[in-house]
Amino acid sequence: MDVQLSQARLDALRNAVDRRLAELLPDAGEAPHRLHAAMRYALLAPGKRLRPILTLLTAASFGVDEDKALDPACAVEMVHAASLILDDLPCMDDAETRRGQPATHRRHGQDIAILAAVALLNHAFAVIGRSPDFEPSVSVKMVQALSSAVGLDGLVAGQESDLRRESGVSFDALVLTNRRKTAVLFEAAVEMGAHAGGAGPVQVKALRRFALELGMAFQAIDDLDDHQSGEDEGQPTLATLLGAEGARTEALERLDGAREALRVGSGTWRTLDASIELLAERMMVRP
Ligand code: GRG
Repeated sequence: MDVQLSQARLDALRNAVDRRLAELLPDAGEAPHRLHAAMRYALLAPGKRLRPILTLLTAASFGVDEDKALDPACAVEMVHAASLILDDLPCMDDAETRRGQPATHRRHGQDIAILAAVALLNHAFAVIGRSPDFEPSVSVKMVQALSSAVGLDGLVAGQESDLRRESGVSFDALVLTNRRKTAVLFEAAVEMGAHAGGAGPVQVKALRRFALELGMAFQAIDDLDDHQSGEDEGQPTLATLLGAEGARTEALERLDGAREALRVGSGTWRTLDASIELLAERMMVRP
């Protein structure tokens, strides 16, 4: 892939992801209709597709065709969409809207929303498992990366600590929560792209560190955004703990950390390096 990565190129990748996501889901006209409609509603709503784009860019940096890496990339987005449905439920964040439309439970009811989240989560692993493009040993590595991002050291654990919303949370505790609720999925996305390209353990480790730093920068930017729009009152976030300037500094330092992690590639990951600035711009834009 060309080092001259541009926003237009990222748009083309996002469009490719959107097209494949639509193909990978059952048609809303097929039974069970309500479930399929809710899955499509949540998954196909306009999102930035940052995580699947990272899978595609990482795979491309190993010379893997975009088409080949699309299914694992879409699997990451399915897990992300499932987490957003669950996060929005009244018993969690109780959100009214998501991606510019009523939250899934508000449009389809809580019962169907929960089922749609479980179905999307499950479908993600089915999509990886049935892809004919990868050796079973590679698919297993991808499944391991994605499932560990969901579980006890991932999204579920991060959400549990986020729900507690204790006052007086330490910086270290907040960093752990942010890693689990946000950065782990970035790490899994990049690791899956690396496995698609046949990366070895040293490369996987460096690329995971790149993704961790990028994910943490993303959360710092998200916290800053919520702070500036007054949506974080009473919540422990980087911006309420460190102030707006502190959260901004944290984001910039994390972006530097992402660049630093790529040095292991001795110049072969220039496209990923070029993506940092462009993705940072996207992170600040709500789709
Ligand atoms: C079982 C998958 C599963 C999850 C259960 C509910 C839960 C545990 C986790 C929720 C974690 C969560 C919602 C973290 C927030 C991450 C975040 C900042 C999301 C926003 O991401 P963007 O801005 O959204 O990339 P778009 O809409 O652009 O995709």
